[in-house]
Amino acid sequence: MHMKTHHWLTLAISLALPAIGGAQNPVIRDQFTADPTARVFNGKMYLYPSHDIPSPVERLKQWFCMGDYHVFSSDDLTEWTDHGVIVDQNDVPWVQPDSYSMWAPDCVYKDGTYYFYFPSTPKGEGRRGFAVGVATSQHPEGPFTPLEQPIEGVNGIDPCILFDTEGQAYIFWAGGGLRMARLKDNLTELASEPQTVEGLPQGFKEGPFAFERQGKYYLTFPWVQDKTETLAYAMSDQPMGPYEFKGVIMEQSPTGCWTNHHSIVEYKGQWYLFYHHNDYSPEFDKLRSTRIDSLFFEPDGTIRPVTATLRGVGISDARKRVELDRYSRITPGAAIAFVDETDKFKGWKVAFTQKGAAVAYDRIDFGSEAATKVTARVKAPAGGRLSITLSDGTASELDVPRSEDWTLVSATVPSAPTGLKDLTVSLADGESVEVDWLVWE
Ligand code: FUB
Repeated sequence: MHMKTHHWLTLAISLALPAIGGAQNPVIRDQFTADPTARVFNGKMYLYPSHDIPSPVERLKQWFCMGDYHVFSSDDLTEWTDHGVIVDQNDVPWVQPDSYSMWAPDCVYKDGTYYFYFPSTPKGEGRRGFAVGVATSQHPEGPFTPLEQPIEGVNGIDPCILFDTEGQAYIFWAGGGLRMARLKDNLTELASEPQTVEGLPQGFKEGPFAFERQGKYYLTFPWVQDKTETLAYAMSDQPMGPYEFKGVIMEQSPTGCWTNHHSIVEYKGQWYLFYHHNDYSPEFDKLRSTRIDSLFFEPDGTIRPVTATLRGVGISDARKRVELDRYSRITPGAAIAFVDETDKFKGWKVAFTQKGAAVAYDRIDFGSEAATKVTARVKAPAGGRLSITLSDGTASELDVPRSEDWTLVSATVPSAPTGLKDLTVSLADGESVEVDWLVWE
């Protein structure tokens, strides 16, 4: 079966090739991470998400539940380091203990100090509203020291800090509309009365993210028109507007996650959209996971809509596991499923159920030393055969023995590939073969 004859179901491909590695969505695979704010500090990507957890308290069993923040960093958007907890709800003087409401944060740098902004529930019997506090550090990965009091005048959630081209800082947040104010030089007090961003169409809910590019200001935000949040944006020549609405950046989540929350950042010459879906928790959308896809601007500065992909960004290393289930394209007769429904962090597999079905995975780096062997983790109760084809047209056949359990099978790779290749795996024989991952050596 040739690639050209496939009817591909998903054609969502990221075109940028900036990083060597295997970034796939979701990018953090051992815990839930939501509301991902990405910031570049010292040439490295830092990720400051909220930390969703299954609620230990009855009142939040069906709601958002977050008690602390972790920060992650990466050089290549592929390998992420978890630097651990940087702020815990019970270490913040003004936060109601065990309120589990450490919602979407932001972090910025100024004059030798990193300022971490976070919303939470202030102390006080029966308090329900949110305030926004600041914690500071000399390092982007912390440790951060929380200030005694939240920022006076900011009542709401989802703080985002914008610096204009002169270095003046502004804070945007959600609280009875999309609110904004100038910040004083200390970045911890308001320098102007909060005001509402006017002129946006109805549908704003939360999660504003503002940034500047080539002298234009972009105000991006979750926006509901139908059932769940899309991501939309407006543009202005001034940081405080007036903003002109431009449209949708990302459509509603196909998995029905009600929220989406994002950040947009340039790294090594490529722009990225960080956002979240509920990949590891399809049945409960308050346990979310960070994803990344490439973002592009049109020549007039508007944003080209971004399609959510499983493949994500970056280049996968052939010598590390290539998770085929994070595919670029798939045909009928192949589908993905969790490897273990009782432990979803074990990830996904591809199940081939029809001869000829195929899954394509783009951008694998075979390096400069020829690979001579491919190994796959597979399962096939009645046995089968896989065809492993690279974009240079060469193919290997992998005989899969009868196996009720996962097993490793290997084959020689006659073409000895080097460099960058795309991969297609198809079912050459058999009726049911599952693939967890492939690796070359
Ligand atoms: O994570 C809790 C809330 O859900 C955030 O603050 C919102 O933006 C939404 O993502």
